[in-house]
Amino acid sequence: MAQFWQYCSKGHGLQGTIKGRDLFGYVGIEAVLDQMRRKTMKAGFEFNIMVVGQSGLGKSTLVNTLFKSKVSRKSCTPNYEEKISKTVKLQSVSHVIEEKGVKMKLTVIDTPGFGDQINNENCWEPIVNYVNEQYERYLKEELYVNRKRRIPDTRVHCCVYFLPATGHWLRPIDVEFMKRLGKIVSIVPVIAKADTLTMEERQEFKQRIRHDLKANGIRVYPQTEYDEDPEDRILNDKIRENIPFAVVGTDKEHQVNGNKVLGRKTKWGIIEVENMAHCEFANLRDLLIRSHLQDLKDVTHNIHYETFRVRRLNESNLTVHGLALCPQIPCLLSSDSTLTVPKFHVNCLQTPR
Ligand SMILES: Nc1nc2c(ncn2[C@@H]2O[C@H](COP(=O)(O)OP(=O)(O)OP(=O)(O)O)[C@@H](O)[C@H]2O)c(=O)[nH]1
Ligand SMILES: [Mg+2]
Repeated sequence: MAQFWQYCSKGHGLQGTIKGRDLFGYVGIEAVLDQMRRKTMKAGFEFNIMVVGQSGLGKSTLVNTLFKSKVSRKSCTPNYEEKISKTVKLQSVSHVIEEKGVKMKLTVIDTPGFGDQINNENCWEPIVNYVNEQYERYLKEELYVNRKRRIPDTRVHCCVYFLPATGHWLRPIDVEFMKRLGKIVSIVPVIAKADTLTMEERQEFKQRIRHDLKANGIRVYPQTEYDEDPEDRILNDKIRENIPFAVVGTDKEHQVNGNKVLGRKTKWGIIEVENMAHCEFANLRDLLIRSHLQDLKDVTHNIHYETFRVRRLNESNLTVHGLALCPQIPCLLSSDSTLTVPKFHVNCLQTPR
């Protein structure tokens, strides 16, 4: 040992190293970013969008536009051509998009449009039920003793709500629908078939809609109260000033200046769907898939799902049929073999990370 310290005091080896800047000056926490990046790249993302609105507003067309637009063009089968007909049931379309080694499973849930029935009362029920069923499914998975390391996430991360380009005001049916949906999911309203409005009409209509949304207490994404910092606020304010996006959809490609573009051909020209001077489809796509994807997922998990989870578990005498709960939580096994979680233990059921 004495020999060792003699060696160190002469400036050799360990002592020199410990006193040096290499070890204490550089801790290396930044490496955590690389680790997170690698892990995320391996695991990939799941992102689920739902389209909702009156029948014939172009929901299914917009789903196709999204999958054919630049964001996913690489991942689509080249001759992917599908005739769009009236949507009669809830159906999801998924594509795995891969960019620079990062994979994302993008699922769009297409819903049948409402407004065809004479009585449209409660037309929001199938949609609201679907959203809640996905939360319920996730909750059940969370409650298993041997839960999966990664719970399949079918929860709706964003609902794109289609408004008809009437140029007037929000219709009572849209107010009612969005009021209900806004409480359980992040809504992004859009003006459908915006090619039917002039630029001035679009701006006036947008202003009226924003006014109506506020007046009716409808909460649309991104909500001011979830802005994380001033930087976030500036970015989100720009989006809020621009909402609802005026979109145009198509699944047809045309030649413009030698390039293939997605567009709607009319007698007087081509409306290019991805051209920001023509419509705001690109703004919508960028918000959903580029700039706010993780935030939408966080809001879904931390706000909407959390509200559902607490409500669901707090329901008096919650009974979880056929489920085994975490051993730390004392459950009451009743005579009919159903499990009851005592109310005060409800908040200790945490989501695995
Ligand atoms: N002018 C115009 N027409 C559009 C646009 N998007 C779709 N359409 C047309 O509108 C019609 C209905 O489109 P769909 O995509 O089937 O509408 P939907 O909302 O899915 O209808 P449902 O399935 O009944 O709810 C089709 O003829 C489309 O070509 C658009 O942006 N502008
Ligand atoms: Mg449809």
